Amino acid sequence: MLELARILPLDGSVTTIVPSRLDREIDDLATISAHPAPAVTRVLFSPEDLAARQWLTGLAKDAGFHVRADPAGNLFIRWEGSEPCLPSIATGSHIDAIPNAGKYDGVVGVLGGLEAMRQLKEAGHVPKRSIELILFTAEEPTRFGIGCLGSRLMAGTTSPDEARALRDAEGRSLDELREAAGCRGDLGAVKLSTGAYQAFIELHIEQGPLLESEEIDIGVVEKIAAPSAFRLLLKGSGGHAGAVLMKDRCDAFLAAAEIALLVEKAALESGSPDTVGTTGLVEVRPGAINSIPCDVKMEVDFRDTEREARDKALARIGDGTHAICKRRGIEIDWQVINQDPPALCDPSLVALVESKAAAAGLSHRRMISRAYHDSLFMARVCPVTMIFIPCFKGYSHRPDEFSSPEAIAKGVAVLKACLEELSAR
Ligand code: HGY
Ligand code: MN
Ligand code: MN
Repeated sequence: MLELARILPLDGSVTTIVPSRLDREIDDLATISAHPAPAVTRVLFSPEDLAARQWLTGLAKDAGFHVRADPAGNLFIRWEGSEPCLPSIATGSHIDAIPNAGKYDGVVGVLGGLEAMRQLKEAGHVPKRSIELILFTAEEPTRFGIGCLGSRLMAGTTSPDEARALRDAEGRSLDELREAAGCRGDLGAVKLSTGAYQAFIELHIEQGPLLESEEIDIGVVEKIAAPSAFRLLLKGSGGHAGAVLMKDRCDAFLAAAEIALLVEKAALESGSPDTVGTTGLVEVRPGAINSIPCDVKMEVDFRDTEREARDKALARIGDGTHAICKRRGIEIDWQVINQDPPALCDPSLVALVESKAAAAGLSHRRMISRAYHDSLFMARVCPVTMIFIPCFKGYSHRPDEFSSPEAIAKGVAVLKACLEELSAR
């Protein structure tokens, strides 16, 4: 029984909008979560992630598409074209979600991509080039501390050995978790050759306020910002909170606090308005109120659209961090998690998205993606661009993340038109 969404306009008349197939599927997927609605939590290879993958596989097979997984758990939902030897056209995104996230980040690109393929099939389109919808493994860094693990392995920017060395918070390895998830085969087989795809277009919510504030339907991404992340392990001397005088302390948390403020200062004073720095994770040991923090693990996310501005600010943080730790008598282990260049999108794909948006009578503008996406790494395999749609106040990575059915439908329509044209060439 379809639950009918009722919108009561100001004049009191009742307008009943029947949720689309896609709206319902977005709502259904959101229920597969480790946390209750409206939050969504779906960490790589968690029971929720495996259940969501199985659910999606069922949808894809019901639509008559073929589904396969690579050894890293990237899923490929394939619509075979009449000339299957030609490089395919690809779209896709992710369905893993950080703790306490929303239900649209990544999901719009996966379910919206499936919807675009189904609509083309139902309209009788016969693709010359095959079309593949890719569900990327671990776009979010939650499980192993690094984002885009699946697309990094596909692009070869992370080697199988580097991936095998990763451990989650419980000390489990990628091999252990992927095998438990039924992903067989050597990780070396994940890497794609350059040109494996003719093009890759990712549909995604903007995760920023620009499109909504300018009342623009479609964002066409020209560049994806340069993300970096590092982990600091700080070791002090600990001790009794009552017995050790302040002058005798080496408090690891206070060093971390100074460093976190330095991260903020370096971002604010970088000279670039696009530099952003976040200390998103801090663990304090032993974690007792009457024990001076002895060991701190902190993880910092630091980005800019320009690599040079980012790296200059990072160097300032590095120098300052070592000075803080020297002054406070703290041992430090600085571990780079990732330090990636930005990606430029393909101008001909950017122009194609613009032309399809215009043909659909939709307003559109070129823009930069401040969030990273699997497109950042697919850009090393083939030409890419992204289609952004507005989201409520730019909110993302929070339960009140929202994009309207109308906005999503516009994004799907543009993606569908692009897939139709590209798969016919
Ligand atoms: O953090 C990011 O930019 C992405 O949403 N995972
Ligand atoms: Mn995200
Ligand atoms: Mn995302």
